[in-house]
Amino acid sequence: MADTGLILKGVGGFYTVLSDNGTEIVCRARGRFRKDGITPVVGDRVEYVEDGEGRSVSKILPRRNIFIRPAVANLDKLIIVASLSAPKPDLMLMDKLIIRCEKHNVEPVIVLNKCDQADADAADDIRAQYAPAGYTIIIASAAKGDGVDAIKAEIAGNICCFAGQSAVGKSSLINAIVPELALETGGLSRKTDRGRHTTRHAQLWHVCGGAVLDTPGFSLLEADEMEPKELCECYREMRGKRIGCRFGECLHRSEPDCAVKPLIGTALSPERYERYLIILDELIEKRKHKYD
Ligand SMILES: Nc1nc2c(ncn2[C@@H]2O[C@H](COP(=O)(O)OP(=O)(O)OP(=O)(O)O)[C@@H](O)[C@H]2O)c(=O)[nH]1
Ligand SMILES: [Mg+2]
Ligand SMILES: [Zn+2]
Repeated sequence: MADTGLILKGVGGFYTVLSDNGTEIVCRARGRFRKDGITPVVGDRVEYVEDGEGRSVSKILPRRNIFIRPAVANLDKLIIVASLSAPKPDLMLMDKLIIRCEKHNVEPVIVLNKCDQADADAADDIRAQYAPAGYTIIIASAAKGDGVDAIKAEIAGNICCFAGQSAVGKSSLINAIVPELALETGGLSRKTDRGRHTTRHAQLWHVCGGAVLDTPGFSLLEADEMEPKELCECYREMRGKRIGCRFGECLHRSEPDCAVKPLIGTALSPERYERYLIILDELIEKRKHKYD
């Protein structure tokens, strides 16, 4: 009978699998996967078997979700890190990451790092923008240890990916959570003087009763495209509200008798809504050129 486990790492056709009894083992992939065009990725739950030549992954269990960049499956949470000092928070990126989460059933957790370098009220504006959606917001400092326990509690029992701009402190936070990992840090400065990014191939670390994946600043968790009318359903503040709009395909822009527009300023932050309109335009533009 096959045993099951979680893929933590895959390099050169060998996979490190965390078996369900808690030990880490190395498996080969069977040739069959290549023929089917399916490649095991980190986060995959797999069956593996023991044969004459050692252990090999024999089956990939059904995926809850899958992302390409970085290649990771079965994400439970995305820890979206922004900085309260430098670099300045990119809330457009934050919204786009949240949209990916909502589309693929991943729980976003917002971490505002570097609070040691910020005024006490530095997080107020961001809090106000995301509070109506109800997302968890953790104020943290990798340098001083603030928020570390709260992040650990989010990781327990979950597969989590850290994402966000370069140099916001993703690797530093993971190091603060698990000092033994000693991930490379340095953000932008390292990138410019060595001409490449400091965070390399995708690897899940089995920590705090869950698993974490560090990503370099440029990954956007890219997946598939979406229909413009799907976009508002990726905003918890707008989800399901269309039923109250006059038009069944209302995009909540300038249509008459829209049920969403009256929510702006109360249940929907004006800033989040402004960025929604920009992202919506980008989607519509992209679709226009799709068949050029
Ligand atoms: N003061 C302060 N500095 C921090 C904190 N967290 C990280 N830094 C510093 O910010 C810089 C970038 O940190 P990294 O952890 O490398 O950032 P990153 O998000 O992993 O960056 P990429 O891997 O490039 O995406 C480093 O110089 C860290 O020492 C913090 O909480 N407070
Ligand atoms: Mg990093
Ligand atoms: Zn509407």
